[in-house]
Amino acid sequence: MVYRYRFSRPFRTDSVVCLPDDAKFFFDDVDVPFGKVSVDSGFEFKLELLDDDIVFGLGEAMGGINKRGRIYRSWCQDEPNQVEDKASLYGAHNFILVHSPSKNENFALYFDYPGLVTFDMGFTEHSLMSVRIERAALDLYVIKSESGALSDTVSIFRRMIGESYTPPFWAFGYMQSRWGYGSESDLTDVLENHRKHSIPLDAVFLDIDYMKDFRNFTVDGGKFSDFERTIRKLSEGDVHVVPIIDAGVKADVNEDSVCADGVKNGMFCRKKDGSLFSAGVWPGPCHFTDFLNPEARRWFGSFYRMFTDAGIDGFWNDMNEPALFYSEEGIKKLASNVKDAFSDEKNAGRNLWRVKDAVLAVQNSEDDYRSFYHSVDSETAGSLAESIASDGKALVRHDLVHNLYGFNMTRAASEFFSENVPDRKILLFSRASYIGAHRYGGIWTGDNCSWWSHLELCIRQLPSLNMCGFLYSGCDLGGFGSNVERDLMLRFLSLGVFTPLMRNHSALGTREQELYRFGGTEDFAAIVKFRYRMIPYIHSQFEKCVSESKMLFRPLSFDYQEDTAALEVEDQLMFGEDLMICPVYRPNATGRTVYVPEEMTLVRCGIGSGLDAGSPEKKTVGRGFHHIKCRTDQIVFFIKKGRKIPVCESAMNSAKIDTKKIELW
Ligand code: MIG
Repeated sequence: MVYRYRFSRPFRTDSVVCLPDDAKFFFDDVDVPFGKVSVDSGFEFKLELLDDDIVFGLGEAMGGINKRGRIYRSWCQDEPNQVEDKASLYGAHNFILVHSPSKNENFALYFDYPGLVTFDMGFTEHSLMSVRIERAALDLYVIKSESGALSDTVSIFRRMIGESYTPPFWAFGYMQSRWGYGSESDLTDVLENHRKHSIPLDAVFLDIDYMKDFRNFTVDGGKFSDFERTIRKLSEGDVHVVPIIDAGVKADVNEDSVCADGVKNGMFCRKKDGSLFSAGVWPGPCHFTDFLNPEARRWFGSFYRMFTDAGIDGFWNDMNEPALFYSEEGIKKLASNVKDAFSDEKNAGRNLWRVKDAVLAVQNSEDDYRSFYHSVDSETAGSLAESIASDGKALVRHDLVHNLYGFNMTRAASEFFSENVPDRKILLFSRASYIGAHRYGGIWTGDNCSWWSHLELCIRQLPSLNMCGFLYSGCDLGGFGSNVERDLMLRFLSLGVFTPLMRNHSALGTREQELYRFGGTEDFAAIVKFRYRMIPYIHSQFEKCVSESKMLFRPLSFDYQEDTAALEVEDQLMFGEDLMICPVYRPNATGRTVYVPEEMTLVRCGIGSGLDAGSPEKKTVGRGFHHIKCRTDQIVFFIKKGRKIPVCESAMNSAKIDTKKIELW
């Protein structure tokens, strides 16, 4: 059952596309089931939690699979420092699923509001969840399934928000990326080294360095003598090249044709006084396409043509929270703060802290997000409209709709592809997102670090992302920031075997982490080869989850809802219809403890025995906690009782996979 509670006139986010025929609608009615709503100053939803209640959801977030005990802020945030207590990451996914084991009851809530939403999940008061929104203009959906199965509750929501994006088949292959790759020789080096070490490969990425002065939709001629030829050369070896596109357009009407065209046609966001908004990102001062305006989406999308014409069929969209390094106003304010701090020489030392905070506050500042506007039709704007302009368009201040920006950048690209390149499937994934963006592309989880805790974080993020429709996703394998070591790289890769997006990516200046940089490369190669043996299975399970609105990764409790031990497991996941995975995420470990919720088959693959070739070692294990051995050159997972999975022979890329040679494990 779906109940929609509409408060005032919400902004049309386009995240919900289809409601069941028997959905019930309520208008400005605070009598919401389960919780208490008040709409006095802003909007607040309160819910009493029992001690054993579990709150799932929130998609891309820090914290556990069970979200209790913390405060989360839904606010698309450029966050390269993902330490434990961060309240916001790149995605804003306001879906939660409350499960009361003792009442044997669950229901889900979706707060469809495009600005900041604060979720206090029993932080301030242990037994109270409260959700706060500054403007009481939203749709709150309450969802209950007839069966009471957690998976069914999620499926109802997933059907409401529309079918998830499916990438091309090759995007299930192994992909190599690094911030710094930007030239023809970078690409061919990566390809040759993978060949040399017999590591399968389907794609190589281009980061911002391929651009000329970081300008979108340019290629630096100094780094590519003939861009199209390079792309062709790689594609002859079945390797796809995936360039990055950033959100900002360099503010330079004289030299930058994209900018000049956008200014001429009114495609960029403006400030209240009508002047163009600009803020610094990689190319220096940039303008920002008004992606909420369909015409501006079409305009921005059309520039992808230079790449699709060159034979490119994959893109990643970055910096689309949007990330703003600085604005002129922000710098002026900083300069005056610094001057103040040091004007009193005696206290200058003490004021250093103030200065440090002031410097950090320049980036992604609230003041900047409040200083520009989107122009949309007035029905879309609803009660978030600040004014109606002379052309009949409503102006909406950016911060109020902030979380829709990246979503609509992804949509811009996707709509261009479906209209103009309909015969090719294009890989597309984004950093920022809102629910709805899952129909247009995948997401990666942004700038994690080469930390064991971030490997574990990814395990917890995957099921939460799946609840919100994001099926094509994964983290930067090996970690983006910091320096990875061999053990951690192998364990990241072993988790990556199961994530639809399997990409090794790292930051400029960190230890190089292409798989051939480490000793004993054959261990890495064997894990990647194992992925290729699993691709037909992973791909078919993925497609099934898309068409049936199911989750590819589930917490154990979704399959074993009555099992109280399963309820607390946060480091193992159910995968597809048949598997349970149990990644090792601790340093120097030769195994780990696994909770087995019912009798299952343990499958252990190592070199020659199931990993790169051959058949694995198998053993039936009963319900309970088991210590399972799993060395870094092995992969262990479980098959549910009575099930079999198809495994093929390994291949050097996805195009060479032979789906006729299948073994059943
Ligand atoms: O400010 O393009 O998350 O994957 O390598 C950093 C450079 C900008 C952030 C992305 C990361 C990418 C990096 N970008």
